[in-house]
Amino acid sequence: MKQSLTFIPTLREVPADAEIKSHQLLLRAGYIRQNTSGIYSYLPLAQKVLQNIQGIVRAEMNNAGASELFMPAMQQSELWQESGRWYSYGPELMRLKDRHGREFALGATHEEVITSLVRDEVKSYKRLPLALYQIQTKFRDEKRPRFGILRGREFIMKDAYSFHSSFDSLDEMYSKMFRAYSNIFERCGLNFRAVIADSGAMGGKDTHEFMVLSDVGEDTIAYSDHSGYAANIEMAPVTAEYSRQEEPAGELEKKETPSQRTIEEVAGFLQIEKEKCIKSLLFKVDDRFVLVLSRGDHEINDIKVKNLFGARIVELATQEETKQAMGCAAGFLGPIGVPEKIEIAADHAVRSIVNGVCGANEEGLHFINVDAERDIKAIQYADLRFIREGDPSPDGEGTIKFARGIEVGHVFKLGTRYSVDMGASYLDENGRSQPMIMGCYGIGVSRTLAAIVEQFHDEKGIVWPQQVAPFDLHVIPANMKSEAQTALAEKVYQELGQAYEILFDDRPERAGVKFADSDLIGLPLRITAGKRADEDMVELKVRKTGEMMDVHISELAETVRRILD
Ligand code: 9G3
Repeated sequence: MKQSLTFIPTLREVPADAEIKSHQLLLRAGYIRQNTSGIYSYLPLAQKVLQNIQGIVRAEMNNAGASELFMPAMQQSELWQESGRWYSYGPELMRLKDRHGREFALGATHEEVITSLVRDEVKSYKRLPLALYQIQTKFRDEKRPRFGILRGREFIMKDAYSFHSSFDSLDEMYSKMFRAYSNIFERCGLNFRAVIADSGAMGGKDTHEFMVLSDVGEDTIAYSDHSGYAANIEMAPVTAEYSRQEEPAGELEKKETPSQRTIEEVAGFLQIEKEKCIKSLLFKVDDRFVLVLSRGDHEINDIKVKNLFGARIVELATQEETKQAMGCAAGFLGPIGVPEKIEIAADHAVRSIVNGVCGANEEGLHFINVDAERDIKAIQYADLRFIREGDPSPDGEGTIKFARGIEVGHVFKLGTRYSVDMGASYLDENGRSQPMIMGCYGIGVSRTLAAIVEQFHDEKGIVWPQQVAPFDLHVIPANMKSEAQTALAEKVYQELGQAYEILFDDRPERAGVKFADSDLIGLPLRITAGKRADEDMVELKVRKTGEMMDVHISELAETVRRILD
């Protein structure tokens, strides 16, 4: 491709509102342009990378036995009403009306559509298992789109769905997809981890997220320093044991703690360590209030609270709700003397507290000498805290460390969550009607492109892994006015053009500009026809290592093959 013909608007300066490297570089190197918040155009170079990533995804999906189809982005609201998600999703689900006033969702995902498609066509167990996938633009009206195409409101997803007549069959497909995902991210050159995740609103039990390790990742991964264990911090179980503090339990007593609200303030004021404080937060769990306790130095994990109660909504009560339900403001809440209707749940660590401190449910007052076993009634203990670095790894091997990750894939065992609601059933071998058992498997294709740039760049620009690079070679005549250089460059272009994808920089720009753009765009190999063109010598530059070498054109094909293959 001649560069003067294509569309690669490189920028010198770093766009102000681009905070992370991938966002900055994709803008500067002319790969993307923002249309409006969270909505981007993929320019020719990005389109080529997307095609390459999708090629890898398709190869692995097909190899896993899935068939590619293409579903509509406009989804009639009736389908989402059948699954109930028309009501459970808020402003994130883009909705629109057609000319007849009928309501539609813009596809944020396709469980409803695929389930309605399969239920109408598949009636017998003989037609299962069935695995289908598509690669399509998804619409999710994110509250805070940011980081360029890492978190956009329109993005490209590969979403696959599988249908089974047994959980064994689902497990088999899940393993196939798990391996396919590992292959995909390996072939993209990424450093990733498959982490145990929380299935969230999707229901079902097993689920894994594929995380690309990166400091700009929004997710925190808890991983063992001694084994392959890795989990999203949201659901990483805490297996730490706590022993009851060996000391004589003092008499429960109220203490004046004027305007001492936070754990730090109370611990400082009463000269007591945080491990002896009981943090009490009032949560709204679906339609009821629950007082949740943790040790003062731990953080309550709201996902674990949600899973404990099997709730759909878990959020902190507002100040007014707290005052109304507990009779005092947050900061003085405690598990002693709690109104009947309010349930109490505590993390295991609270149980071993002796001579501890908690709010007295009265403004300006705290209890001291709290003995959890003795003083806290009607309480259920569970694993409700976030795991911390240094905690024992749940698999019993080593201790936990944290890393940040970008979620690029997510696989779920859905079970019958959609097939029951939407009547997707089949007749089993005994002629009995059974709900289909489903799995679903997503990859953020456009997010993967950005994640690759996050992992593969240097101070000069992008450094594409060869498997996904938009072109294999960048051929550059240093000076377009030199007959020798342009002729030699053309010769390289013709000769290597059969075996490789070549971007030929035929722009009438200074050599320095061309080289800077070449480093920015990030193709794996640069071939320059420069000063030694009249000796039929070209200069090779390996983008990844910066290695330079002069090569005679007669050895060029062999040298390129050796470097690239
Ligand atoms: C929505 C909106 C946002 C959403 C969803 C639905 C996330 C939603 C979860 C999934 C599950 C799997 C198939 C491919 C793999 C992931 N955000 N999820 O369902 F309406 Cl606005 O998408 N779907």
